[in-house]
Amino acid sequence: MKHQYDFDAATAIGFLRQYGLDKDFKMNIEANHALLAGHTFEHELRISAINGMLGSIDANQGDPVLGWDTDEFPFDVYSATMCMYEVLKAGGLGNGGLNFDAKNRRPSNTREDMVQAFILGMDTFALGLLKAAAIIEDGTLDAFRKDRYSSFENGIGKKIVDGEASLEELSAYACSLGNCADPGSGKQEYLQSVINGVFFGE
Ligand SMILES: [Mn+2]
Repeated sequence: MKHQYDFDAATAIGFLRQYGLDKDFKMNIEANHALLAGHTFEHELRISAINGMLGSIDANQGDPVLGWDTDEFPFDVYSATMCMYEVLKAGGLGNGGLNFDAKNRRPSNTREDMVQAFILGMDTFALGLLKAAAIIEDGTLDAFRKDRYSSFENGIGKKIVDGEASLEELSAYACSLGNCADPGSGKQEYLQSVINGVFFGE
């Protein structure tokens, strides 16, 4: 349910590292557990991937308001796309895979319903994979992100990344910019429209 002992991926990774278990175990990220933890599916995938701990995925979805793990068969193509985008960016799942930790809804009580549920789930993630690949092939997002964070590749930005900058140095740098610091636009709505364009055409 919503109040989980292993709250989120970051907490679980910390637990594994604390007890020297991170060489033997990786994360199995579940879409609905991410939601219950107050995160997005893709957030938990990314946290796991950048820590070298992405093992496998429970491919389901939950009810966004219920606060309970309903383990529904996934039909949210947008969410599946964001998931498969993270998987592609992580270079795949290695020895892991996608598992269906999902059940039919109670009114769907026939064998045909069960077959159709698996077809739905597999088709959702297959379409998500195609759309994720299309987003990467479109290139707009990656190009924007590379440019957006280019200041971390040299100067004081690189010193931050290399762990060589102090808070005093950063304070002095910020003050030296006065009121002229221009962070540039994050273009969030534009980028979201780019993703919609990949899904539904320009
Ligand atoms: Mn579950």
